Amino acid sequence: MRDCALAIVCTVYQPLGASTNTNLNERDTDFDGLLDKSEIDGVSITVELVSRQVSSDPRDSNSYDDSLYDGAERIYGTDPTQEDTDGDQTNDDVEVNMSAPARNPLRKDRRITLDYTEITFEESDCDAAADEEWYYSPGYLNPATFASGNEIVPAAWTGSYIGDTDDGAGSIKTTGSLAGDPVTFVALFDQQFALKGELVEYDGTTREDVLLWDEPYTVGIALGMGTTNYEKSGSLCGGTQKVYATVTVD
Ligand SMILES: [Ca+2]
Ligand SMILES: [Ca+2]
Ligand SMILES: [Ca+2]
Ligand SMILES: [Ca+2]
Repeated sequence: MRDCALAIVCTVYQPLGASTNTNLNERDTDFDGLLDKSEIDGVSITVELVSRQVSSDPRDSNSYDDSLYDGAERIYGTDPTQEDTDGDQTNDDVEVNMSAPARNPLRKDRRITLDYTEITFEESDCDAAADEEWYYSPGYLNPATFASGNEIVPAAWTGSYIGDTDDGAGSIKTTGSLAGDPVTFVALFDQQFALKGELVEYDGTTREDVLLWDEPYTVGIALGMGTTNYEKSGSLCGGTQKVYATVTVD
C-alpha cells in the first residue's frame, strides 16, 4: 500500500478481499462455484422482458436462504436475493423443479379465478313442445397441458336444471352457487384458457342449444390484473338469455 501522507491527491487500491471481507487466499470464498469478483460484479437477468443487474454475497453460498444456492440461481437466471423472482407467488425453487408442465421462474404465471355469478332467461319456447325445461352447463376450460385437475368442461351433456317455462311466470333467475364455481387455477404464460358453457331448453327428448358461450383468454402481459366482468346474451326462441361471470387475474 502506498503512503499517502505527503500526497496532494492519493488513491489507495486495495486487494478485493480486504474491501469485501472475502478470503484473500480463495477466489471463491463461499465455495458456491462463483468467483468472488463475479458475485460482486453481478450479472444481468431478464424478468418479464425487463433486464436488471443482480449480485450475490461472496461470503454466503446462499444469499437468500431458499433451496437454490447462488451457483444454481446463476444457472437459472434467477435473482439470488429473492425467493420469487418473477413475483407470481410461486417461489423460484418450486418453479424450476416443476414439470408437466414446466414453469418459468422468469415469467409471471397467473392465478385465474373464474366465477359464474348469474344466469337469467325469459319465458320462451324453442320448439312448441309441451314441457319446456331449462338447463345450464357452465364450464371452464383450462390449458390442456396444465394438469391441475381443475378442468370443468361441458363436453358431455351434464346440465343442471334451473327452471320450467311452461308456467308463464316470466323471467327465471338463478344466482349464487352455480355448479363448479368459483374455480381457481394457475395458467402458464402464453397459455390459453376459456370460459365456456351452454344454456339449453329441453323437452325430454329434444335439446335446443339456446345460448352457447366460449370466451378464450390468453395469459400474457396484455392480460391485465384484477377482475373483469363477462356477459353473454342471446335472444332466441322468443326470450332473452343472459349469462354473467367474473374473471379475476392475480
Ligand atoms: Ca462464491
Ligand atoms: Ca438462494
Ligand atoms: Ca415465481
Ligand atoms: Ca413463473
